[in-house]
Amino acid sequence: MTNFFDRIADRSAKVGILGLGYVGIPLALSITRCGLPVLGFDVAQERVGQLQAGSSPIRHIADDEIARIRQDGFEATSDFSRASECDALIICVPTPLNKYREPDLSFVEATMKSIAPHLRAGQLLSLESTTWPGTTAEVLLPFISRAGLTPGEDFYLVYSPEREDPGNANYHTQTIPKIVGGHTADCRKAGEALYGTFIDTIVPVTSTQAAEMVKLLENIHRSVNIGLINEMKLIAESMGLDIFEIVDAAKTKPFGFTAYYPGPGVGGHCIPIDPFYLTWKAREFGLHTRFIELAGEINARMPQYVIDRAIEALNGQGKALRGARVLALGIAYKRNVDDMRESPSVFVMELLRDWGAEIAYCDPHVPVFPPMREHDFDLSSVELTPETVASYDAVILLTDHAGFDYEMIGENARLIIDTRGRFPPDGKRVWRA
Ligand code: SAJ
Repeated sequence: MTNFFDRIADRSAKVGILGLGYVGIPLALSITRCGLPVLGFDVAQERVGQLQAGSSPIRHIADDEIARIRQDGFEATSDFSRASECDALIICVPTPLNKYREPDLSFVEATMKSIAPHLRAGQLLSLESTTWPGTTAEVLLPFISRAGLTPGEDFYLVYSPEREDPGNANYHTQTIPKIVGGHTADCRKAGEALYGTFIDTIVPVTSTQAAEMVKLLENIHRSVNIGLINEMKLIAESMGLDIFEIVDAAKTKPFGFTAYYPGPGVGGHCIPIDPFYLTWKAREFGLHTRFIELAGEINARMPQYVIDRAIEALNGQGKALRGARVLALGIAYKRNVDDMRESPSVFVMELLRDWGAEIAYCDPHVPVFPPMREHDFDLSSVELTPETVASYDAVILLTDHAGFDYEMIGENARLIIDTRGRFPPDGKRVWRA
């Protein structure tokens, strides 16, 4: 099957990208840029239409970047039968949790069902979605086998975890090292050839399962360390210590310490979700991931801790949370992004509403509270002026966007509940949470 390598080398190989979101679109940009023709697939007709019209469906990628790759031959379609046109197919669809907090591979399986009739000899298929170790071999391979194809003989099967970090100013697709694991050694070599055309550093590992595990380790590492620092925050607060001072001092140690900071909880499409992909699979081996689950529990409890501190702080001013006018600052899941997925700020807002507070929010990245599957607020971002800040009984800093005027807020707010260590605590007007 040398023709795959030849077609990669002479840039005649067509690359199909299945799932045109925050992972698929940057891939399309990078692969087109290195001269390989790209055909993007998505089930969302509106998204396909936007891309075909040369506009970007995701905020951190500008329209003119899409217009440029359209001129360079990028095409978007929802006709999955065209998968047969592609020499390589890369799956970048969501892998969320279901309502029982178990892995939901329905998007991956639906994609495989759509392309299976159109797979052919000589193709490479790579899964990038974060998932449990074994997914490529146990979920994807049966579709390929049923199509009469055998990875390592007439087909290449690869797992290569996405490492996109939307909005990261320091790293982008080309400069983020890429893990590649193959169902066989030849599969891995084909994956290295494909990804090596547009990514500077390829990191081969011995199997698809190893590659799947690498990604989970990366994000479980974060979840567990955030859980640790959130627990350390509770201990430090009880002792009257400023956890942010403690972390900043600890990180002066030039080795053996990585700084993580406490917050109101853990949001995003990765960190709250990925650990439970391993938890679920580990049970099959009779193992309980207690440490991982405990970190998740600590992180999930942080919104309630914020409420407890808000009640204490308002009480200190002779006020109840019920009926208090409260302004939430920052509702995206992390600073300087507009993404709301699993945002802990929303959980805090819901608890505030449950306690009878009057809620408003300000987030320069989220002008209007977006429709969300499980959350509903009919709110728009309020303008931050000295008058508006002073009009609230409490201001709660939840996501510390760079765009906030912290000096003005510090001068005008009647009460600040600070979950991000931006204001020096005094236990009267400024409380840490
Ligand atoms: N958070 C804390 N304290 C911290 C770090 C994060 O409370 O010290 C919170 C954030 O506020 C946010 C959540 O955790 O609510 C997740 O933050 P994150 O910095 O981990 O950002 P994510 O969710 O965008 O994670 C992604 C991951 N990238 C991929 O999976 C490809 C992760 O591996 C990256 O390390 C991370 O981006 C990053 O470094 O930006």
